Amino acid sequence: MNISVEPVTAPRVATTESIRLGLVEKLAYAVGKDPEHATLQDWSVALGLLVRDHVVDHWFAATRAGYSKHGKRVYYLSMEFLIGRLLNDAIANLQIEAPIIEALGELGLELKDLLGQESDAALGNGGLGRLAACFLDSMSRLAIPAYGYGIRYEHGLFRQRFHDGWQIEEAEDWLVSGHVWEFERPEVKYTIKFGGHISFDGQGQTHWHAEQTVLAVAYDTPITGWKGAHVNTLRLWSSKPTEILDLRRFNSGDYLNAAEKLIRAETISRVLYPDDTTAEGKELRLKQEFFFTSASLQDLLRRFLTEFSDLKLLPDHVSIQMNDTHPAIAVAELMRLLADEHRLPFIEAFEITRKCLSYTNHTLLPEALERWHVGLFRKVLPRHMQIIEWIDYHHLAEVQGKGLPVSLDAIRIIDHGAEIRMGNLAFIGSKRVNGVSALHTELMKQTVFSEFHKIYPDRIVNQTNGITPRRWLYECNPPLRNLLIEAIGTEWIGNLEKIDAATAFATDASFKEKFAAAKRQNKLRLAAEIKARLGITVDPSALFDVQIKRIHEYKRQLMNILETIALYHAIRRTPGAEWTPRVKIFGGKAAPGYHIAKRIIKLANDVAKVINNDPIVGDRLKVAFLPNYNVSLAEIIIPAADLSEQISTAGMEASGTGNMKLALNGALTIGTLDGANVEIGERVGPDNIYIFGLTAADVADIRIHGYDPRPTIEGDPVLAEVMRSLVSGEFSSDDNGRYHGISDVLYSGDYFLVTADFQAYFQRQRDADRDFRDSSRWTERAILNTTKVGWFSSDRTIRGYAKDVWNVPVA
Ligand code: GPQ
Repeated sequence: MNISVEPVTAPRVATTESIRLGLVEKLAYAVGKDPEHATLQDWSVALGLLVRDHVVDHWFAATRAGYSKHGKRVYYLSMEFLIGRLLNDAIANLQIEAPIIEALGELGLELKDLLGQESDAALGNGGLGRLAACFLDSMSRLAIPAYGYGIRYEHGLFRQRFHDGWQIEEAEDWLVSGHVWEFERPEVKYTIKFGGHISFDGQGQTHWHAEQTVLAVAYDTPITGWKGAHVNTLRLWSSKPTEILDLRRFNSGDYLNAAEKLIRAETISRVLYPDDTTAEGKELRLKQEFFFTSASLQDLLRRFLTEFSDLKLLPDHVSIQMNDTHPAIAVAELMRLLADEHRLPFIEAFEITRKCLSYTNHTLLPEALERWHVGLFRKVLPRHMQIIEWIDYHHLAEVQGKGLPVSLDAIRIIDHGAEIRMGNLAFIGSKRVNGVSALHTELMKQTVFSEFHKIYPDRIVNQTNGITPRRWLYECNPPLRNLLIEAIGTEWIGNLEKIDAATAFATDASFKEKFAAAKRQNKLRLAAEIKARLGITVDPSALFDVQIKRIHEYKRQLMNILETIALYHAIRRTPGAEWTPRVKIFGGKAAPGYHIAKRIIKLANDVAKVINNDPIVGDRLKVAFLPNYNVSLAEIIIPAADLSEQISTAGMEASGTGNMKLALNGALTIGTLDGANVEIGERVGPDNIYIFGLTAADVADIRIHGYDPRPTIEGDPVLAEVMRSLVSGEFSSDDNGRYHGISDVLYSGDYFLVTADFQAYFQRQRDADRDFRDSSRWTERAILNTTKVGWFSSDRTIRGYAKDVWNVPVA
């Protein structure tokens, strides 16, 4: 369209007065309330809309710059974006907090009360989804023209509550009270097909006669980079019916069936799968994956074709990152779009595809590597089945031609004609494949992708994960942020490696005192939260020992609970000894179908009940499992932690990112040599981290030779007593048998080697007890954790992707 109105060029300026007037105006004309009748929620929406206007100014500028440069764009395809709240994030990035606080003050309001009204956007399960959110932030920070693509789930990750200590899942409803950050784009929509059959006409044209078609409709959320210098777009797809209503059926009185298509279509983006390690709910899950991948690829091709006409140029202008195998169908879908819809020869389509796509692997756990039964796959995606057969055949022939000594069985996509291995599809279709920590990438080369690595020695690269310092220090920890700014200025916020400048203050008495005071302030805030949510009173001067993450056997919350029991027994035996008061803090959700994980939650709550009510123990030990762990709760817990539990069975945690957030906020890590713990240890030094236990190599060795837990348990009186307490019903007097199953798991094989690492872990915990009593020295070590982990900024990670994977310039 030719429009003669000048676009907004300069972003508006925020003054106390502009904010105050703007707020009242938004409240009236966008929310429809006058100040007298407005609730906190209304004010929060009004503030969100006002801040959004500021964001939009910056957003337009960035989008225009992107088009005018005709450069390369990055597309980050992810089934999950675990974003959390956005209001404070936008305010912080735009640096408009001061006038907002002042304007609200004049209206008799407090910013923190309004921030608390916003729902978390919980469109992810855990680390993988939160990583995607940190990456969006960093891509904006680095002014990379990028789009995040995902699904606009109507219901995000379930809400967790405890009933009698058991996890109960409830549907989550983040959109219900108005989400101000998204813009619906009803005109941006694509048809997505499922099922049916394929026909070929005589002219070399393929036709997909679908059984079901739905529409993918775009919703855009601006992602503000540091100081608003660049704003990218997160585009989430919502599924809608192609036909609104079957009017014929409706008019004949058949109301339910008339709405059937609508329900079937909308089901696709209804709910996030609450399982982050195995792909359940098979058919719907496969449809979700194809739905958002196809919409995203259609969208990016359309955008490319508005600027260029030759599809051979696609790899020069487009880099597509597949976050895990969830979007791996992109390999076949991009080929289908290029070959079937744009009439390119197959071989050419394949070459282009392999230059555009890259794949990030996030786990070596075999049960988490996606596989689809050929029957289901053919039923849902008949054309893609054919394309995958073509790729598999073509690729095998190519490899055979090279005459390399590799196992062809290991590199086939279709395994024994029965299952499609999405990891292999993703690998074959990618320019680069990356792991998420140095150890994980090394293990990838040695295990899951060893055969591929022989054929393509340059394809696997490492990009150790990172976290955004804006959300995970600047926004969530104002006391520490202010202290750092006072000491070393503000450069670290946009360039976290500069935080090392504060290392010089680690032994400075006044800085140490202020650092300790900041930690105490954060602990008081968390203590109040624990009191409010659980009714448990904790001593803020106790050691706050934190394990927050999804509940999974390999993450070994169970080992932490067993250690808690051992400590409890010891305290009861000699209450008069010198104890370091400790608060064990847990947070995390279990997949609804993961029964052992749910029982581990119940055990933690049972143990908490006994210990917290034992007068002999008093303040020496408390246990608090905070329900419904999410991004907002993490923002309260992390700044208050003294000790960070990163105790996975070595070789099983691909990276971890909570480990980085906790260290950055001055917690010392107790952990195994797993994932990014290894690299954290290298940076903070061995005196400032508690490493213990089996290494990944030890674990691999044990797995080969077998492990009998019995002699280990019986040889350790501490552990033996803990095990007896599980079976005697010490923590389950209402049901003595409740933990026999857990005991059996530990006695019979103990796959995750809890008993094998227990003694070393227990000992390191006692070292931490001893060290915490020297509070001055502990503070120094906490400071060094903060100042030495600047490398774990996701800005550094994204620079790595930009250079090694995407080949795009950064700011
Ligand atoms: N991760 Cl495969 C998830 O959160 N969900 C998943 O489905 C898979 C991996 C995590 C992984 O366990 C952590 O070690 C990583 O730090 C994180 O992905 C991001 O890479």
